[in-house]
Amino acid sequence: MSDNFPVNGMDAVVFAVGNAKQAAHYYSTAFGMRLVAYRGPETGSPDEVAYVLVSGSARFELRGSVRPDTALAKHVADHGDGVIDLAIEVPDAEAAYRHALERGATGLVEPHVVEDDHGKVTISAIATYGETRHTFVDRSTYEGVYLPGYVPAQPIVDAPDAKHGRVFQAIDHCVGNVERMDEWVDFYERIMGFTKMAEFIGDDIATEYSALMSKVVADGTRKVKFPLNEPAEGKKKSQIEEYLEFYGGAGVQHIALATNDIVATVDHMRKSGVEFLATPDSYYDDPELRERIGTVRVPVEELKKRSILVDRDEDGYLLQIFTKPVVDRPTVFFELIERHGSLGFGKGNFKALFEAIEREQALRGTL
Ligand code: TYF
Ligand code: FE
Repeated sequence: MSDNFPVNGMDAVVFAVGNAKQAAHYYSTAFGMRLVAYRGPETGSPDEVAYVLVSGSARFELRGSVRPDTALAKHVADHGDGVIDLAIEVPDAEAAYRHALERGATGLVEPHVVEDDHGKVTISAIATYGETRHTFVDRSTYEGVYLPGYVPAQPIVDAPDAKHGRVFQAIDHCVGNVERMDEWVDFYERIMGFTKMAEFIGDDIATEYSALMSKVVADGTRKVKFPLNEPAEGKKKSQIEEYLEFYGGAGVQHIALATNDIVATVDHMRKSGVEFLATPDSYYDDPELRERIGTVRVPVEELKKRSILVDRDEDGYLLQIFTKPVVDRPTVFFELIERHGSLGFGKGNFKALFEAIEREQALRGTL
């Protein structure tokens, strides 16, 4: 199969935040990320600061405005803290851009080369849902710490726990909430040659309890996976509707972080003050669950203590858990996922998960 839109993987998740200095501290302490690069007024970037943090292959960039009336400040005023860019590393940022524009994408940044003493990077960008973009980055001829214009930075705190190593390893998937899912599924198929993965939430599940519909698109190698959610008429107000209202339109809903020790990850994050959705004891005490999941790496009692969910399919199993929103608005949250063969997204947990989300909505008075 020829891949007319090759990608190497996620390059970075870029957040616009109200206070990047404090956000960098949060992701360093609670998420165990390591600050590696910075740009700001001191380094020739008069209007913005940016902190670049890594954990394994995952990279976050946190941008904050230093002045009023910048596009970044307006984004934060409109949407709250949120994701402005799902940047993708590609072997050819010029070809990716041309291909996307020929197929109807909106160009935001023409392909151009940026360089410094460490080499050259080619960058381009297109628009996706809401005010979100995809920057395409070819960094194959670059050896610097992130991008030209950024200087190396020292970690903000000591590494969290030498015994367990990193808190997480990689970005597993990035989810968008949109008004019309099929339009954006079509966008990723047409513009980027992505294909639909098997797992989806159809209107059958939607009317029963989820109040959303969802389909997943991925690149040919499945390194980049983008589930897309649309609100559905359910018994209650859709959590996706709530997001769209509070975010002010379509945007990134959650980032799933891959870990190879979800128990250690949750323990570290919870100890650092991150809140997770609670799962009722009945989920674990259900004999049907024990039958469905068989034997997994972690005893069910240990999962239960932490509200970690488990799902199994024909390829294997996965462990997953969801944080509460990590920003002031009921918008952006994180998922932690430990995969053992399963390529799914936790279909067997949708009911328990959506009920947990609805309990939070009820507390907010938005259900
Ligand atoms: O990414 C997914 O598909 C899973 C399930 O609002 C999910 O994490 C789907 C929709 C949603 C929360 C989680
Ligand atoms: Fe997810």
